[in-house]
Amino acid sequence: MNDNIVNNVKISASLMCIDWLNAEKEIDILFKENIDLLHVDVIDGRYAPDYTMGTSIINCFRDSFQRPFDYHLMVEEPSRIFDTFDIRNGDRFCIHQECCRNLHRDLITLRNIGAKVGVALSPATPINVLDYILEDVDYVIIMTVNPGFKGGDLVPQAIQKIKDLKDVIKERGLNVEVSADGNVSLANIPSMVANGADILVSGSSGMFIKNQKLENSIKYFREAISEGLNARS
Ligand code: S6P
Ligand code: MG
Repeated sequence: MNDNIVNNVKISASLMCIDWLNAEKEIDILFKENIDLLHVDVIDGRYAPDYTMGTSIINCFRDSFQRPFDYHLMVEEPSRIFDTFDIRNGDRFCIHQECCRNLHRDLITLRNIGAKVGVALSPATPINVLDYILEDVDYVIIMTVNPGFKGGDLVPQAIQKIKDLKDVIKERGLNVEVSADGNVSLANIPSMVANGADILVSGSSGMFIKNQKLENSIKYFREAISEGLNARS
């Protein structure tokens, strides 16, 4: 049985953190190990530093990982490039609140293309920017590092932010998932989960670890999730 279904916390493996020299093999392991989602970071070098990958690279993996893609665009005015993506049934597509001049319109466009829609918030952005949009999203990514690079430092107050957002979602009776993205390490997973994270983005801190078998990393990652679930009140 899929452990993630048992745990009810989804794992979204970060494509930018895989071992690119063994990309096909790693993607295959992720699929066989029942990883729920493939997290695809697109960075434009403007909203966030560095550049990652465009669709000509991303689409190479489309048929190797036959589960939903979890697109995360750290891109100014992302609607300029929506139509370059091969969005399939069940895919998730997340844009930053800070990047959109008309967030609501952009979310509707994405929903009409067939994606589950998400909004990402960088560490300094308060959750109340979502007050009048929360019912229109399927999930929110709380950035637990500053967007841009792998291996970033945790912004500790982001853990409280996960909890605060989760409380608002519960109070309003909404069906919105909360995803934690950045420095999702074995040390941080239990508190992220205990505070309400429904999805964890696994990157270089918690899953793609040099000289450690990926299968083992996945096992330890799941054990840390269980620890967090046990700590939920
Ligand atoms: C960062 C990006 C993330 C990273 C991932 C890195 O801007 O949005 O999705 O790929 O979180 O993980 P880690 O464990 O290296 O911080
Ligand atoms: Mg990301």
